[in-house]
Amino acid sequence: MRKFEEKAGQLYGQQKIRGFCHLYIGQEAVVAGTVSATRPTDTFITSYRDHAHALAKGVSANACMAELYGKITGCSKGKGGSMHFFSKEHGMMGGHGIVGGQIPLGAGIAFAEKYLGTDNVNICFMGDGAVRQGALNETFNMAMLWKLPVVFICENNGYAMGTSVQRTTNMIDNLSKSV
Ligand SMILES: Cc1ncc(C[n+]2csc(CCOP(=O)(O)OP(=O)(O)O)c2C)c(N)n1
Ligand SMILES: [Mg+2]
Repeated sequence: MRKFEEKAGQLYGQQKIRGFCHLYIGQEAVVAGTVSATRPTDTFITSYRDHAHALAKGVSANACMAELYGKITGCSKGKGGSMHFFSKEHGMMGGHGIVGGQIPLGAGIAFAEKYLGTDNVNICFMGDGAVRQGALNETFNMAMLWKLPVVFICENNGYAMGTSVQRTTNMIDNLSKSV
């Protein structure tokens, strides 16, 4: 994951990769720990900072790099780019650019798993910035009410992009305790 991100950063600097390119350097342990504690049939869904999640689910580095280059051989056929890595086959359910957009989708995937009678779990990653998205409250309530097989993981890196947690929330303690 680190090697991929370092290379992606270098290529982005050289303008070989177009559009956005959000790196995961420093956060790899979250995904590494999660993938070792879950099964291949469990699914991942996350925000736009998604390269490591796809790699961890087994999407090849070639398919990920091709996606950054916008090539047809990319994991989203070159149509998604950095923020939209998908591979249903590997249980990688995206790559989402709307902050918090993946939260109800993760619960929806979990609902489907329960409805279909599998014992698969959806792992729904989000940044600290997404915790202040309204969809989170509604989703948490439904997930608990229906006992959905979904695990929400908040990747609190202290910043919602460039804005510090201190400037965007009144309850810093609550951020880690409630998620
Ligand atoms: C609904 C919505 N509002 C605003 C934005 C603009 N935006 C892009 S990234 C970002 C901050 C997200 O921070 P966080 O979830 O902590 O993710 P991080 O970049 O720290 O991984 C914002 C507000 C967006 N993409 N979607
Ligand atoms: Mg953040």
